[in-house]
Amino acid sequence: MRIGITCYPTYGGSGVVATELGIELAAAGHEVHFISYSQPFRLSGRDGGIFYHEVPVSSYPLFEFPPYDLALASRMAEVAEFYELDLLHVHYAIPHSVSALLARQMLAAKGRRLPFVTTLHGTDITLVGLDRSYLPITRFSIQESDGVTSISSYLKEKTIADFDVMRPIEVIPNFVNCDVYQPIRDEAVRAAARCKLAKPDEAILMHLSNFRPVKRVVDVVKVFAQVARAVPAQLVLVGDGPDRSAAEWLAHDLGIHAKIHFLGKQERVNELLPLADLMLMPSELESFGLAALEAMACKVPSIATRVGGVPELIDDGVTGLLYPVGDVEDMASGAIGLLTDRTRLDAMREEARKTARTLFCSTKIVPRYVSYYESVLANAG
Ligand code: GMT
Repeated sequence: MRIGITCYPTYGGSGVVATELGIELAAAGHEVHFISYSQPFRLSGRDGGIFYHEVPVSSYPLFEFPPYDLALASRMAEVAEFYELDLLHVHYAIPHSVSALLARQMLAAKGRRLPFVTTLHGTDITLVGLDRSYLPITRFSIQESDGVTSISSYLKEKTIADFDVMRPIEVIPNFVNCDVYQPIRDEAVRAAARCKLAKPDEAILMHLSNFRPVKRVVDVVKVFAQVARAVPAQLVLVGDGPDRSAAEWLAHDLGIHAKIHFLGKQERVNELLPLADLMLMPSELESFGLAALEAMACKVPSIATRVGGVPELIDDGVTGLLYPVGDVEDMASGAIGLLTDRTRLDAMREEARKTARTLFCSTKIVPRYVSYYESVLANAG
């Protein structure tokens, strides 16, 4: 198949899923064309069967807001025509789904068919899409898509409830490549890599996100402060974003900054995650929680919040521990309990990897997208 993929190319879960999907589809022999305003950040260097088309957005003194959605629609239609795409797959409804709808109409006027699939990821439904200025157009573009998928059952139900969407929505959970994301099996190699971040007797706690308020990075620091009082530990924060400075201030105020590593945005998180003992994901909301899945594949269980689609990923007490949002005390004692009970932690580490492999491995999930594309192509007019 020739598939066009549009996503936000910046640091965020939907862009990561779209990019990894494109890489997996290309590896399976499909031709994949990314269409976006810049190259998705995880795409560099892995390009067999993958093409990238930049969307130029011209400015003009009259435009206070250059219309990216129109430029995107034009480019989608061009790329679809020039490269004979079979379908478009857009990730994050706003505005990608609306642009795809326009591109489909532009090609229909030329007698060409361009069905499109919209994948709902999270804040396109739970936050931004609910804004009155976006809700009617978001609902319309979801309703008009040739196929709609959602990354968790939670998000599907939320879309039906809040957007009154009548059309079927297929749940296809997020996935991880279990060969790229895997534990370091040689203990000596793992110990040598951990040396750069912690002393041999220290635990490593990790957090990976775009540091938006919804991630509650300040809670990460608060939880760590309590853990570090009870067990020797270091905290590694991967990513960057609006709440980084608040987290840095708190680390200094609490006098624990020497034990916290702010690594900023990292491309090869698969090399960092296996170094951790625990992942901290105290988010206000997660429709899925991709960072926790990537950690699980590396044998790292999470201390997380019981929100959104997280319970569909993490089995509380088996592959991680779940708590109410903001319950810093209990998250810290849960982490301390695991770090001081190696047998329990090791059992959880095994279960985490097993769940990632059996339920969320790319080898299991990506074929579901391919079958879904086939059904959309069979049904689209
Ligand atoms: O929160 C983010 O990291 C960004 C956001 C996005 O759409 O880029 O992430 C959402 O999609 C991810 C991939 O499907 C999910 O793993 C996240 O749970 C979801 N974020 C929220 O629901 C807040």
